[in-house]
Amino acid sequence: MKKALITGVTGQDGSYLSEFLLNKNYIVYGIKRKSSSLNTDRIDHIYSNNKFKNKFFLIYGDLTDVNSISSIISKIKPDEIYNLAAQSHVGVSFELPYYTAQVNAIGTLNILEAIRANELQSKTRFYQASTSELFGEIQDKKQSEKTKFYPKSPYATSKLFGYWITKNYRESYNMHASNGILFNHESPRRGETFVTRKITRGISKIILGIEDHIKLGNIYSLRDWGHARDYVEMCWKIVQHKKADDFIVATGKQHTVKIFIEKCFKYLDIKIKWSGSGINETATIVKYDQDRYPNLKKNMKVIKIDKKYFRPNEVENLIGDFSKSKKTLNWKPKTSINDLIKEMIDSDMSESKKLLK
Ligand code: NAP
Ligand code: G4F
Repeated sequence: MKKALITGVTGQDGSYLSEFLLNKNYIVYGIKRKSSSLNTDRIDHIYSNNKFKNKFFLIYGDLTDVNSISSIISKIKPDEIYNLAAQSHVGVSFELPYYTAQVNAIGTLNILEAIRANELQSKTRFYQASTSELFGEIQDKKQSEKTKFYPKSPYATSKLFGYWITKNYRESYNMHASNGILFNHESPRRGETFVTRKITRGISKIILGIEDHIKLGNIYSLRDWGHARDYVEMCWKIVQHKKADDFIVATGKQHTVKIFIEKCFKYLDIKIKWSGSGINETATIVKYDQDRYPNLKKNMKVIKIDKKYFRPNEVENLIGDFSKSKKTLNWKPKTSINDLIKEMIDSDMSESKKLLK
């Protein structure tokens, strides 16, 4: 049985990857960090599943604490390490640049050095969660493995180090160390402050009368959104590939945040109308079924713009070219954006209903 170590196991991708690997009969060790309140919501169902008894283990550790990382790696001697842990919020990285660099850049180096210090470089394969944010100010219409990087945030800059140090250890020490350059991927388990989840959760609360509007920043940026469940399969494929390499993981389709909002309301059969511009732009409810949505009111302003959510530097336009992944690893995304939205809204509707009980 193969042993996998996942950093960031309590995050969105960590939870999907744990399920994926356990279903492939791996023994999975997850590193969770100490927090003052429970941070295992996304993996509690795995931990309590009898099917995975004695196959799923959680260990305290922190990427910024090289001793904890090295001693975990030395004890487990994993066949595969998936480095998913990060301060992953681009907006927050402008407020916490040093911390973001410590976790995302030095944290990645801490793992690579721990592999070497424990002389596991020929046994342990390493996966680094790289990101489309590396492309930032885009240099190609569609971004591929050959597109030049131009990071535009402390987050992206810290991930640039993670990308290059992974490549550097592959070339310097012949390690099986790969980068997945993943474009945005979402799910019902997405953190509540990322834009898609903020929207699906916010709309559910508006429908149930818990809140009356959502405040957003730049609704004109374009993103290539896929489903996290599809993307973790590709992370595993990258690690299984005979040769360590770097791969784009994307859908090849892009939408603005504004279109994402429209699609959410369309799925719910609610008609909205946009008016105003810039900071004064709003979306108003114009048509809906009163019996189905008793808490809604006509002309309710459900989307407002707040300058608080604008970033000092914005990545306006991302769309990935995943042809290398398709050709080399026979991977392609399975979930359409409409199906993703349906899954997220349905899940947030039932989560928000629990708040009313
Ligand atoms: P996420 O939900 O924010 O999860 C991040 C995980 O990292 C959480 O488990 C978090 O623990 C953990 N973590 C944070 N700081 C840590 C530290 N100092 N030591 C140990 N663990 C720490 O992120 P995600 O969406 O699953 O993304 C997974 C990875 O892929 C991240 O590296 C992200 O940057 C990258 N990525 C994500 C996307 C995307 O669209 N989702 C796209 C490209 C790349 P807590 O639960 O305690 O906070
Ligand atoms: O959902 P977001 O915060 O994701 P962002 O910045 O694209 O980063 C995510 O994807 C990256 C991959 O490209 C990952 F590496 C990273 O870890 C993270 O998972 O924002 C998406 C867009 C941005 O243009 C942002 O300015 O939505 C815009 N936006 C508009 N209003 C907002 C909001 N973003 C957030 N989080 N909150 C808002 O109120």
